[in-house]
Amino acid sequence: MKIALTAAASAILFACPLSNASAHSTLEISQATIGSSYKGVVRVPHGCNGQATQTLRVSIPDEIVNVKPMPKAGWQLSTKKGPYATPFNNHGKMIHEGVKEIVWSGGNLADENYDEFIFTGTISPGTLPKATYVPVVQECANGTEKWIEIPPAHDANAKLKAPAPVLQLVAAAQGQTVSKDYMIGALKISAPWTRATPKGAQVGGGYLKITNTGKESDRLTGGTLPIAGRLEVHEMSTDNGMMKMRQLVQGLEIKPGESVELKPGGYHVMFMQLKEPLTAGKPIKGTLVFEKAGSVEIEYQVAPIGASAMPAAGSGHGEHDHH
Ligand SMILES: [Cu+2]
Repeated sequence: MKIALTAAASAILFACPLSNASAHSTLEISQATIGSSYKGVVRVPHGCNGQATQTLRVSIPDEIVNVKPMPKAGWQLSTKKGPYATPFNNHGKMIHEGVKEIVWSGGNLADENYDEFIFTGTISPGTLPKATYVPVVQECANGTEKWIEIPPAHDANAKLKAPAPVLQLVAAAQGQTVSKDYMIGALKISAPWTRATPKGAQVGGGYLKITNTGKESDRLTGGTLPIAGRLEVHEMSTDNGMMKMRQLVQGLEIKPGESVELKPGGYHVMFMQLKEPLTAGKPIKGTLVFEKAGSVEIEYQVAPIGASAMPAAGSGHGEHDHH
């Protein structure tokens, strides 16, 4: 988009008594973790050309889903909803649309004052690390101030006259991995994880928790992993002080109302004939197959080589909103 900037307009920007950075409309927290919740605080440092701001419009980029604006005393709040570019999986429920624009109107923010406008949301879990932008438009009695410029793809540091507030999206650090839950029929699969394997290793173990919320027993009988020749269900046990592993040919039973945990030293799924190593921090998708419930696609978080647990994987929840 093109913004026509007159000499007068740039003069006003330069004459702004605040430092250049704070003269712009910006986000107080300019970094967010993919898959985590985010609190957006839009800072509005002045009005349009000396006039009071009466309306503030905030556009929500595709990467921020599950948005809820905070009402503000003295302002009317409205939102515009629209479809998400990528549907958002909220604990197994697919959400296809949500808030795309927030409008606070009917207010009166004098030019010499400063105010903040707040919303919460979630950074869509499938997003890649990058910068995204939250364009803001201030409307005054006569005129507008548009913070909507986005730097060109080839020059992220381009100097812009009226930049849109930027938000850097970063991957969850090791140990803050957002693990996921999956439902297949009455079975809940929580926090699948595995660990990195050394180059040339033939086998790897997969761990997770299965809860049967139904009234019928079911059995985990197998599954797939794209980089493994096959997958088996195993039990590890101690026999005369020796750790022994055996395949559960009949599968692993999950009785109604019970949970079974697959963990190091106990039950696990075994990836056999690995064609390439598992890499720490690089999640991998696979399937599990149950006798009655059928096949379900899951994603394993990958812990470092030799890890005894997925760091901070906990009960399978990151910092999502709970409804
Ligand atoms: Cu095994």
